[in-house]
Amino acid sequence: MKILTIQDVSCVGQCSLTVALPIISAFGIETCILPSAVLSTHTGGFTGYTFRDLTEDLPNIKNHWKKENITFDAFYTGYIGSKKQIDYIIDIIDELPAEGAKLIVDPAMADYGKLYYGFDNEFVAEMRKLVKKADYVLPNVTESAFLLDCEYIPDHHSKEYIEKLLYGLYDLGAKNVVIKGVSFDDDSLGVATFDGREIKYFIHEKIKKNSHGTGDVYASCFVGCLMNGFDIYESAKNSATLTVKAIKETIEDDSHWYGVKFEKIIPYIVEICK
Ligand code: PXL
Repeated sequence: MKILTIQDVSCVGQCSLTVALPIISAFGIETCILPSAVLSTHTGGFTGYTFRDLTEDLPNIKNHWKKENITFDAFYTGYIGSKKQIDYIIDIIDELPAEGAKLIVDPAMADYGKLYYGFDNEFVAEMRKLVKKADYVLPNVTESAFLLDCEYIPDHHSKEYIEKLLYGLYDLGAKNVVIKGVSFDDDSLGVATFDGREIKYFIHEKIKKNSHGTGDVYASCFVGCLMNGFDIYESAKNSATLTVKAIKETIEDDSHWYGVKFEKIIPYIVEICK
């Protein structure tokens, strides 16, 4: 079994491919990569970073893989380098699937009510095209609100609000939905899952520190769990537990503000797969 993950290389910063490749590999899954861009660092807190857009490499890479008869059992998309890449990525998913291949989309483009630097509403519209095709979509509450063009509520969510987002994303075309960052009160945080039949919540303690890259740790663990045969709820729950562990490993170290020490959770991942 092998998967393809498409997201950027942030050379320093512990996010995207530098997180996905080791984590999914630790789950015992061959992880092929397609970098959407190469940045010196991620864009969340560093200034003056470099950005090499690899958009025009995507079709050439796909054509080579096609010639080599390379196919993938799953595709996992994260941070995408440009709007134009979405159509190229759709071509890759349409042309290189193994039988029964799954598409997992993390629409990594926004948090805390705001789009990341460099993204706009036209990008959101393109991202909807990918979400429509997704077997699993893994947005946070901000991304859900942008995708559905509806009100963003930062916390103290009602079940009504979260369920509106779950149904909205399902109606958009995603077959399974996992919303991250659900918070009903000051002390807890969690995820909500919907497989088209049943809504479930996994709520855990809230760690009162904002951390970069936790969405990527979460999504990579989710992909690893799913490909190991866990169902949507178990995958969502295990991934939340692992992400909280990674945050706890980091929280005391103020110099480590740019990411989380996901390396420390690798032994737990290996244990889960036994
Ligand atoms: O973790 C999401 C992410 C991925 N890639 C880049 C980013 C961010 C979040 O800021 O800047 C380049």
